[in-house]
Amino acid sequence: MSKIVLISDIHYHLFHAFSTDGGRSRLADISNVVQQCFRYCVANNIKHVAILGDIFEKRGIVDSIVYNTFAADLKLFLNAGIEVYIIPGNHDQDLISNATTANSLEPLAKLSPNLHIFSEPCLHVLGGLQGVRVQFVPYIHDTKQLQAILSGCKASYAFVHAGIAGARIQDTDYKVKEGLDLSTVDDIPIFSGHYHIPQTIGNAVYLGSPLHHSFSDTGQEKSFIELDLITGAYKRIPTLYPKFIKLQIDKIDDIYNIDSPDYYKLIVTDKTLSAEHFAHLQAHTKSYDVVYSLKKETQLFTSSIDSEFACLRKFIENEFDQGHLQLYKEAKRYLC
Ligand SMILES: [Mn+2]
Repeated sequence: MSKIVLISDIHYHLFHAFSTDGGRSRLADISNVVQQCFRYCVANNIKHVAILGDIFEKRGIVDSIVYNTFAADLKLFLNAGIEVYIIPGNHDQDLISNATTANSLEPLAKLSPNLHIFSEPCLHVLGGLQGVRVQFVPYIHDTKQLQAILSGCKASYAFVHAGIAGARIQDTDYKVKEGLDLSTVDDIPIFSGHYHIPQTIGNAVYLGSPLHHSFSDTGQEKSFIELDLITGAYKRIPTLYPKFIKLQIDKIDDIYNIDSPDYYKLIVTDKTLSAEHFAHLQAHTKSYDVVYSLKKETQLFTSSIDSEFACLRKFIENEFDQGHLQLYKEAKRYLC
């Protein structure tokens, strides 16, 4: 009973990329992952779940189908007697005021006595877990304010949605310099939402998003976390979701090696795909996009197959003052 499941950066949304039904299929991908989390809690008799911000993707306005999907998933946990703790992330907050209290989660607050929405920083003793005090902090624009809350807060843990200095935000070695300086706050375990790459910085753990949302997630393994609040031990529980996979195809028949229900971006440097290649992709991926690149190294210019030549022509016309028709003809000849 001392366990809690942590999940963050779910970003419920009607993402249009790779969806032919106005984003509903992508919304279903997201909901599926949350339902995996729910089934894990039930199977392991876990009675506490914390969602560490960015429940929604869109700030300010949330589509009703998106809102209802989240509410239905949330009710799964609440109806099973699971206590749910939520802190709003920056995506859940009002865009204009940056106020922590104006967020899209407030209307859900009265849904159940099991639901705790922390629109303001709050030191909370978790029910049934005597002595386990968690400092919940929603996204706060002002880092100094966050720093003050996490200094001398007398909590066992901090659950936050924050930018932390030293975090990686893209798949390079670059680390952000701005954000919370961990050396200035209490030396307690911090679990955070916000940045989507799962990672650890000192005593802070970024959960990361629980599924791939775009090609910026390519190559990352996503999960939610199970934390033992008494011992402090935690483990990542991998999730299942369609992956965003980027592949460069230098030999055209390598297309036939592709076989998984994922979203593919194929950068084709060899020659154009045949009808058979397309048929294979149709049957052996969840969805795909093909980009033809004229140069292997620099990708001088690219075009999507959907509007291949229209895009290419527009690009060339916009980018080159003179001789663009000749360049377009050469490019078209190369692509064909
Ligand atoms: Mn996020």
